[in-house]
Amino acid sequence: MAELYPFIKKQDKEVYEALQGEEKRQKEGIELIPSENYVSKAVREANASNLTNKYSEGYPGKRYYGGQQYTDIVENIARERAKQLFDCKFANVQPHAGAPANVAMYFALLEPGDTVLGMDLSHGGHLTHGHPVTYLTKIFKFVRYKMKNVDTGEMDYDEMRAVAKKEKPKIILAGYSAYPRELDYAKFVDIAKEVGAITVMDAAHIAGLIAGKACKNPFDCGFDIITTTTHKTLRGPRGGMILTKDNEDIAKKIDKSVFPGFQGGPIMNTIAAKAVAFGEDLKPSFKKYAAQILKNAKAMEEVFHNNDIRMITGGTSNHLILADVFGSLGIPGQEAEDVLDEVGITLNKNSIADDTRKPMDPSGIRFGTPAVTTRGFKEKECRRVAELMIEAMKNKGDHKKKKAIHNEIKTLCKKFPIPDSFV
Ligand code: DSN
Repeated sequence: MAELYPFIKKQDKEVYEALQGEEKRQKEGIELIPSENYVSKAVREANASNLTNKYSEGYPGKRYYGGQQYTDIVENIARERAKQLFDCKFANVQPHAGAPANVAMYFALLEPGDTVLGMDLSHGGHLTHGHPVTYLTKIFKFVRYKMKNVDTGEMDYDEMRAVAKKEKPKIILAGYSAYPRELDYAKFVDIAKEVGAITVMDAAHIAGLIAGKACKNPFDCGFDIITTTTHKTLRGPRGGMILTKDNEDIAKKIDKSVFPGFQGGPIMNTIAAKAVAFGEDLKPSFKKYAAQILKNAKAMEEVFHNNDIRMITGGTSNHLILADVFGSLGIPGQEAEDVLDEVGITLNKNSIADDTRKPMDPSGIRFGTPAVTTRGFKEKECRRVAELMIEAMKNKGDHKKKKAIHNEIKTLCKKFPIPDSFV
């Protein structure tokens, strides 16, 4: 096997050693953070390519610098593939990540003081959907909707309609980072029509499931805009993107907002990596991958269910599970995260709906199957991982047991190496 990072090795020992350590961590551990994944070597090559040397402010055909023969080709490929994946007419592939994509979208569509109706963070929403700690709340007004029933995940659409009628939001925002069910997009669209709002889905978590046809496409239900990251279930480089179904006026506003409104030069090497990843996502094998993510999450749900561990919304219909480990096992989320880290399983502590504990020391853990599915795990392996997680949490003080679990995890990882390529 070719040596990793030979130039860094020669030039910068400290960084080299950290990268080697991370290589080992990723190889030998099980990644269950639902927003993480492994990209192909082709995506990594593009991300580390010569385009890192290039400035390309503007858009293909309309740039502020010369020498854009090849950047234009790459950005156009990324845009065309993105449009094909999501069945829409316009794509802006320049946002540096999901949060900047959302900020650019707000500034494209809103005036200061305008209102956005989005999902409450405590019920699964995201910081950029208007949490008071963000600067966004100094400029726009955010109002919220929640679940009606945290044990089934049913959203409170009546309350959503009532708030929309009272507050007259310009945007009704769907999407989440810790909600394990699908939304009823048609209901969002109905309510938005009643109050004249634009519908936006922040699909950062499930974009790959939409592109792989394992989850519904909000555009099919009448949504106007999708914002997303490109590095989660889409299995691309860290980055963002904004898609517009068919309204050219909105798409033009979004382009202007991303550049020059908000960002400077696009990160062209990352855009090349997005193009390569979207090429992989268009292959038939990606549909199988997306379907398997859901099957694997269901397999883990079954084990948690059989062990009487409470899951917010009762289980999962997507790639992630939010488990109330404090309520069910008496182990706080932070401690569960630490214990599982010790046995080679990485996930994150997470607040559960209406959590009485603090965000840095919450009741829950959030985990998901995109990365292990990339590794080739099927239901059998996912069931076993879920069993080992529960065993480790129940035996958190038993070092011998934890060592045995860690050894089993390492063996499983050896059997399923991280693939170089998916095509
Ligand atoms: N950090 C991402 C996640 O883990 O869900 C969202 O911002």
